[in-house]
Amino acid sequence: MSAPDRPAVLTVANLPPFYLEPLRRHFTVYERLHETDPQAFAKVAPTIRGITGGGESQVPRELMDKLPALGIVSIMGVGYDKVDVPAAIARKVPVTHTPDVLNDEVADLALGLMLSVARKIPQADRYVRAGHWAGKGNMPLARKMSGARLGIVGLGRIGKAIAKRAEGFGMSIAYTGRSQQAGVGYPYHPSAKALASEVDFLVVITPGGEFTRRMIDREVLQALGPRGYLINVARGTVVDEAALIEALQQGTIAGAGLDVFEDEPRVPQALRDLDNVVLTPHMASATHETRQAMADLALANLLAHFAGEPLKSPVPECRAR
Ligand code: NAP
Ligand code: 8YV
Repeated sequence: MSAPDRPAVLTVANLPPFYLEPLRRHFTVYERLHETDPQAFAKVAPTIRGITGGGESQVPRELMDKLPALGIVSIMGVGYDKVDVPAAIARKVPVTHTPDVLNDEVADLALGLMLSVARKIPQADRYVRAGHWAGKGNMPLARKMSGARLGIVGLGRIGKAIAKRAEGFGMSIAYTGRSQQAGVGYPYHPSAKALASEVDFLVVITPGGEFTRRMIDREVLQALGPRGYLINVARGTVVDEAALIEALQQGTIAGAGLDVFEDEPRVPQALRDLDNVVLTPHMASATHETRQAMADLALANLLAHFAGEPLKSPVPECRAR
């Protein structure tokens, strides 16, 4: 039921209860009504003043066009590559996200994937469960991660948290990005290909979207080489998935650890059939602690907006200059 004194907010993702409950206390919440009941949505659309969703949520221009009273888009996630930010800005609608509160969690999973793929931990688990240890003896030897060379594609908030952890493993660290960062001591390479040719593990942690689309292509994978591992905790769009599958099948690279995919939640059968990959279902930030912190920040942005206070964490394009 709608309460006239509460602003109306449309959700564009399946949000967790610990976010939905406080949302319902403060707002009239229309849960994905544009998808579940377009007719009912059309009736309430003029009253909707906020949109909230997750890092993978679509907020296209066409949706905003239907919401004349829209005042804010609050994303519970740091990535917002499917939000049409220029269209929001054109309507003077700020977009907010949840940076920093998930750095540790995503970095932890990146290191977990590196260890998993190099030391074959999931394969080893399957080996023991299948009774092969007693039947076939020890597994083939794995690859050492400590002391290896790490390349980070996108040395931002999360990239730096990954580097900090890798230092603890005695790894050497190098990075690429659109430009060299002042005050960063790690060697800089001008492209992902140049970086890939110098490292054992290439970790991708850039934003998604059109500027990074298929940045990790066949040439980058060839440069990484048959002893190299690719880890993607960014967005599936950043990697050319067909080229990656081919590289894994042909031994062009040694293996991959993937948390994100081009067409989530669908993962190509060809990837699922390979034994030199470790696959996780876009879960890098998915712990109780971190998702709660993300929900709290997404809610805080909505509350600040409707109280006329400064937003907690607008996306860079929407920050006052
Ligand atoms: P951030 O602090 O903005 O860092 C992004 C980094 O990417 C920056 O160092 C930036 O460096 C680099 N970059 C941006 N555009 C680039 C381009 N075209 N080519 C090369 N490098 C580029 O963001 P963050 O908080 O670390 O988050 C990064 C991304 O991780 C998010 O946008 C999201 O997509 C992803 N993520 C995934 C999960 C998950 O569950 N798997 C969870 C959280 C975040 P320059 O500016 O120097 O180019
Ligand atoms: C989550 C993410 O999958 O923050 C991001 O960009 O991809 C992840 O943390 C998502 O945002 C949860 O809503």
